[in-house]
Amino acid sequence: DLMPLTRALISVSDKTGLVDFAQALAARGVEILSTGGTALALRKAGLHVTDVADVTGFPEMMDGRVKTLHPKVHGGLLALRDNQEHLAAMQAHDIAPIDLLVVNLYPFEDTVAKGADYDTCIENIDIGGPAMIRAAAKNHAFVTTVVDVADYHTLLAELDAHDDCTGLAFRKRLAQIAYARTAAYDAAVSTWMAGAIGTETPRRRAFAGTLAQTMRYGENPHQKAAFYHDGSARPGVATATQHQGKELSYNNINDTDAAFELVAEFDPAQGPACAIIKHANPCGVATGATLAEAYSRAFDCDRTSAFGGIVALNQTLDAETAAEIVKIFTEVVIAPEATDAAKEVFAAKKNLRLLTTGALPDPKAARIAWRQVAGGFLVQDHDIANVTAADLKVVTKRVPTEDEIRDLLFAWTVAKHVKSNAIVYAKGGTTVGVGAGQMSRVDSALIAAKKAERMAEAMGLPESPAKGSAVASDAFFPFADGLLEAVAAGATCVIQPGGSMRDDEVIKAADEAGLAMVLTGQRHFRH
Ligand code: 93A
Repeated sequence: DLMPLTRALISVSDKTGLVDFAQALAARGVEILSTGGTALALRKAGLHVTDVADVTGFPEMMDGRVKTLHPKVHGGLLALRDNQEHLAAMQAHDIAPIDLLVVNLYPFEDTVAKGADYDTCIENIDIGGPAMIRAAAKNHAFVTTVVDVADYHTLLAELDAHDDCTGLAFRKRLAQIAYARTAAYDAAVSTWMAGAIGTETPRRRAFAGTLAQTMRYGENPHQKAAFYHDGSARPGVATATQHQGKELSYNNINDTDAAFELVAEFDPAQGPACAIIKHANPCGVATGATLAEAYSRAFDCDRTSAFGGIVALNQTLDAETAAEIVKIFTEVVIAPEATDAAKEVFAAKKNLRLLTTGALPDPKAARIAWRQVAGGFLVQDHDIANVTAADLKVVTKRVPTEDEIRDLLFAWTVAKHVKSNAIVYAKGGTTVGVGAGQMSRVDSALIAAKKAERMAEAMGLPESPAKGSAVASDAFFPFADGLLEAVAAGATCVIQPGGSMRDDEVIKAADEAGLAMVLTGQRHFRH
C-alpha cells in the first residue's frame, strides 16, 4: 500500500510554509503543478513549476473561477492506477496521474469574519479547490490529500519514514481530514447565507465547523477536546482577542460564553452590568452606577461561588473595575473593550485571561442552538425572547410598584440564563439568590433563599436580602408550594410565565401573602 509521489498539484490561498514545503518535495524529485498565484510564489523562490493551464490547455479564466475544473486535472486525481480501463482512458486522453494534492481554500470564513460585503463573500466561495479535494480524497487508495498547512510536516515525516512513499493508513487519515474540511467549508457558506438572507431557522441547516483550537482536555482530564468555529461573526468567545494568560480550557470557553451572552442582555446605554458565572450558571449578576460597583455587587451576591469564576462586563473594562476583580482569583474576564490602564492592572496576574470582543452580541439576533444526542443533533431557534414592562399581566390584587417592576424584569432576564428549574431573587438591580438546575422548583426556591441568607452572613447584613426582593421563576409554578417558599424567603413580588392548571391556587396564595404577581406568558427553560 505504499505509493511513491511523482507528481503534485499545489494550489493554495494561504501561502504559509509553502516554499519550504515545495522545496522539500522538489528535493525528493516530485514534479510540481500549480495555479497562478501559487506558481508565481514558487517561481519567485526559484522552484521549477508547471502551470495547470499548460496541462489543461485552457487559460485560467473568469477571474479564476475556472482554472482546475478540467478532466486533465480530475482524471489525474480520480483514475484508479490498477484499473486497465482507467489506464487506457488516461492514455487515450493524455492524462497524467497526480499523486499528491495540496490545496487550501479561498478564505471564505475569514472574509465573512472581516465583515465583507455579499458579493465579496460570494467571490470567496472556492469551487475548484473543494472539487479537487473531494476527488483526491475519494481516491486515497492512490492519492495523498493535504488541506492543512499543519500537515506539511506530517507528510514530510511520512515520506522520511517510508522511503519517499506514503502508506495507505496515512492517506486514509488525510482523506478523512479533507472531507471534514470541505464539509465545514460548505456549512460555513450555508450558515453565512442563512444570516445574509435572513432565514435563521433550525430547518434545513448544516452543522460543521472549522477546527480552531485543540485543548489539553475536555470537560474532564480524560476527555480529548477541541473548539470549532462556525464562521459566525457574532462577538463572543470564538471571535474574541485574548490579551494575556494561558489558553482557555473547554470549561472556560463554555462558561465564558454563558457569561457574555448573559451580560449582553443589559444594554450598556442603560448602565453598567456584570455577570459572574460558575459551571455555566450565574452566581451573581448586577447593575451599578459604575462598572466597578456592578462587579462588586455581583461578587457580593455569592462570594464563595465567585472564586475562580468567569466575569463578563457589558462595557469597557476600566482600571477601577480591574482593581476590584484582581482581589480574588478569577479565571477569565470578557468585555467589549479594556483600557490600557485596566490591562496594566491585570498584567501582574499572569493566570488571569482577558478577552475583548470589540462589541456586545445582539441578544435579539436570531440564531440556532443545537446539542448532541446519541445518533443525532437537536436543533432549535436560540431563545432570544424577552419581555418588557408592557408585556406583563398583573394577576394579583396588589399591583407591583415601579421599583418592583424593574427588579422583576431584571430577575426574569437573569432567570433566562439559569439552568432549569431556575429561581432568582433580585433587589435593586442585583441578584441576591440564584437557585439553579434542580429537578424540583421548590428545591430551587429553597436553594436561592439559602444563598440569600449566606449573602447576609458573609456581608454582615441584618437580614436576608431576599426580604423585599423580586423573584423570578423560569417556568410556571405547578403548585403553590414553590411560591410559598418565595413568600417565606420574604419576596414581595413574583414574575413567572403562568399557564399552570393550578394558576388560580398560585394567584390565591400570592394574594393571601400580599404579593404582587405578573405573568409573562413565556417561559425560559434552559436545560
Ligand atoms: O475559483 S475557483 O473555485 N476555480 C478553480 O477552478 C480553482 N482551482 C483552484 N478556485 C480554484 N482554486 C483555488 O485557488 C484553490 O483552492 C486555492 O485556494 C486558490 C489558489 O489560487 P492561486 O494559486 O492563484 O493563488
